[in-house]
Amino acid sequence: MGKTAGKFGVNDPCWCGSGRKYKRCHLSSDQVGTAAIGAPRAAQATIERRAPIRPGIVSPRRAVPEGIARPEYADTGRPEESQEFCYVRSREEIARLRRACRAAREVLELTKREVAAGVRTDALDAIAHEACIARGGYPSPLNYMGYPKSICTSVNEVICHGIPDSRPLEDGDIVNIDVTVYLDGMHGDVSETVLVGNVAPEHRKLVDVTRECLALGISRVRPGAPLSDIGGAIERHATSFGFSVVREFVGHGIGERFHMGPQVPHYFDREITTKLRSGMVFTLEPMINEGTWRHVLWDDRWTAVTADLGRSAQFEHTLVVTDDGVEVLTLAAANGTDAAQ
Ligand code: EYF
Ligand code: CO
Repeated sequence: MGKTAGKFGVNDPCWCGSGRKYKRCHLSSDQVGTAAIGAPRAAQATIERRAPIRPGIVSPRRAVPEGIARPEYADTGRPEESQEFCYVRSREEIARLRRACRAAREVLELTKREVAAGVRTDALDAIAHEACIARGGYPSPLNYMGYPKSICTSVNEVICHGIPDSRPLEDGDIVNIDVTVYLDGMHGDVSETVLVGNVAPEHRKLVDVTRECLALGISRVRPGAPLSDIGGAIERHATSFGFSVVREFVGHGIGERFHMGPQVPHYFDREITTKLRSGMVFTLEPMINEGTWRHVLWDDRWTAVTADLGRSAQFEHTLVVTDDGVEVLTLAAANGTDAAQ
């Protein structure tokens, strides 16, 4: 059950102390079905505020059968450091990455289908875990630096690394499902933000713009292009809608290791002089916020939430720079749904 926000004019400073106008900050996340932007002021007087996401109960760690090849951290929780930077991949390595990425996409598609109000994020984790194993893969997040689950499920104001738990999804939520699969000695990483039932138009806009941000970032990928062009394109699009770009978490190289060089910011960073080269493989995974880009970590030390509790959305692909542009390795099948089109 939500709380009552009290009286706020849309042009008044937001109750959260962000310094932004209420309409640019928490109005949309406060609205549950009734008052809308443009409604008479009186109708906006009392608005039900959706309760912030709280940690639920995390179920015991799921087992991975012995026959499944495991990444180096599966037992210890400690990934090996990767010194590689701008690593250019061989055709054979790209073929293995393609298989890991295809499996990750299939697992995401199966898991997405189960999203509905009342479904616990732990149930999504169970589905993804089994789907991963069924393809001969290891769910990469499991025990990566001690992470307790097989996927990340990040609801509403959770930016990333939300731990699947006992909280049932609610009508109007948005949830990012982030799947990484280790298969054929390579990791493939993909995520999408999914709407749960009837989502307010303002939040749908955030999700649409975030999907567009990923597509625009991908459109900048070609050999010789400055890596910083990617973040520049993403940041311009997000901020043109009044949204902000998360700075703490960035795209990254991926392959034998879950995280490798290069780092790929989703904002423009003039200090980055790297040029893209054919054969480089990395993720793009912009996290776009309604309000502030700043985050706060929960006590679990994984879950990153927006500092102002505004909503956050994310889409992610793994891609390889080709001789004439880019190949998106985690693209859905032609007849499926996908972020990049
Ligand atoms: C504050 C981790 C989490 N890192 C990345 C480790 O799929 C992923 N990105 O697209 C992804 C998923 C997980 C992950 C799950 C655990 N981690 C490291 C450092 C901080 C942190 O959370
Ligand atoms: Co991911």
